[in-house]
Amino acid sequence: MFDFRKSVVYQVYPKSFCDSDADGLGDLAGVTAKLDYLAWLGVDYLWLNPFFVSPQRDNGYDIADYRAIDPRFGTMADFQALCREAGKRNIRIMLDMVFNHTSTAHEWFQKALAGDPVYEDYYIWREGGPDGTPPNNWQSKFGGSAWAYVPEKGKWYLHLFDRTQADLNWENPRVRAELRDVVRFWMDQGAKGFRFDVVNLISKGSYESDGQGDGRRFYTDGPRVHEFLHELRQSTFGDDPEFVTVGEMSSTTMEHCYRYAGADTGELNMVFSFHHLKVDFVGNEKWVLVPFDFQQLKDILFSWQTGMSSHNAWNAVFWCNHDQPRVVSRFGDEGESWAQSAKMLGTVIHCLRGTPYLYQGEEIGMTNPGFTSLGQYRDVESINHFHILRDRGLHEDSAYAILRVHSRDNSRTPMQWDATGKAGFTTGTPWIGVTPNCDRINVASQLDDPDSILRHYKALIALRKRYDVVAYGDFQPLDPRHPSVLAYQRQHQGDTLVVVNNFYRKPVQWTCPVDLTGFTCLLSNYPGSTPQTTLQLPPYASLVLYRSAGASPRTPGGAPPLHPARG
Ligand code: TEU
Repeated sequence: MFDFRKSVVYQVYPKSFCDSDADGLGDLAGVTAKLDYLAWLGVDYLWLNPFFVSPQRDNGYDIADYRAIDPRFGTMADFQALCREAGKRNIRIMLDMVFNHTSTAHEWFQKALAGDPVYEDYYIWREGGPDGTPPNNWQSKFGGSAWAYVPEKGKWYLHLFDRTQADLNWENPRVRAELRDVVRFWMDQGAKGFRFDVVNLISKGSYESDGQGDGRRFYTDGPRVHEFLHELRQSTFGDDPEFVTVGEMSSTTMEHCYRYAGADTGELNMVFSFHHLKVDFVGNEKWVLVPFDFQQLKDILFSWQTGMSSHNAWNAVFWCNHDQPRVVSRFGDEGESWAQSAKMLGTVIHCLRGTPYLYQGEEIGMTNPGFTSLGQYRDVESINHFHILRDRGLHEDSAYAILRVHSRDNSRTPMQWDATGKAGFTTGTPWIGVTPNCDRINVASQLDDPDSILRHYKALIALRKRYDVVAYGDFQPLDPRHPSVLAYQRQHQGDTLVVVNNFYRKPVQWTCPVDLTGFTCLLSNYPGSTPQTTLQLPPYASLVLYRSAGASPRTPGGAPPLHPARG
């Protein structure tokens, strides 16, 4: 029977993936054109970021019509062709459902503005203070107050993101029925999975001012969120095992995730949480420059692995998405150890317990683009925060230095298909600049190179299919306090997997707490790696070691290597 736990999801950012009509924007036909590549890579699901009608103020997360495709991305026929062609290659399509808010250009909001009380109740309106202050001190995630004033109404509406993204009122049963119908609509068109955007913010608690923060504690994992998710699932995809659902959980807690993603809680299949991607923040503040905290990274990854596992709940595991900087620039090395570090980072994620998500370009080690002027940025969050940093008195150069590290545009540059000027993404003018290193870092040059990052990712994906221990094994950290090694063990029905990674450039000698006699090396990023209990780990070394239940600890054995472990 189909089991989503053997699957790998590939995230396509349609705007930057492949442009089939030379307008500088990627489109659905472009995704269809690349399906053979994705099938070759071995992925099972494609998650596509929103391509619905939208003013594109937040790159499609501001939806004006949930049922219509923005003509810039194509037509319904293009979508159906994509589903059909993907299906032939055993790839299923997951859509992004942005249900916390709509664009203010959505017909519902426009009717609300025009005074229709039915639609007014689709959104969240409050009176402000007598002195013209907003209803409370909550902050928008993109900077500034989370409330916008509408003079004709004399009221404020809530927008946790941009002021053109008005929060929906989930307390209203009509809103929930509308959104349920949207899910059903896309199921009928061929979607086989959904990613629900910031879905743990849909149930607002009390609208108090926050003495200690920006208000998130009043609306994060709110009072009715589990009930709402349960209701949504029961009235749509239910228990159909082919549907995969993932909730994007902003600032969530593990206790809530046991329920969101519990095997038998009837909510979602899995969750994205982001705590491991705040290890280069100061608290919740991302617009700062600090080195990442390796110990904290391990503590968070490991506690989520063991916590979710012991509660029979499932993780989505990932480094990259359209909101995150490129991982090789962030936790790896863009220089001499570029390939080794990119492979090591891929290995860390793909051997964890959970569903790996890989973001377009990660499989070839794409880097941050290194933009140097505001005119190169497109993201509303980056542009707002540049001004906020400047208003705080930061020098322009320092503000740019922060954007270069943290901007969401770092991941949104065009997919690098080949070494041509526009990276093979478009023959027109790309909507956002191409990273100059596309002449060196591209799919074409890695396809035939057996040592490439791309081949390493392909091998990682295949490991999950071939070895049950990768998909179903439990999780135990190994030597969790070591200052430079990230290692863990997975076990399933007597099979054992040991994954060892040197997270730094400095070579290290490491003694594995597990006796490695009888292990074989399934995959490594250095030639000649052999399992020895005391390992010499060169820069960013990564080894996937395996012993099958059948192999006695004293006899070398186990399954033959899947991909001649480059050693
Ligand atoms: O992101 C939610 C979210 O809170 C972040 O990851 C956000 O990018 C971060 O807080 C900024 O620092 C989701 C989408 O992934 C993102 O692209 C949208 O902009 C956002 O929701 C609003 O729909």
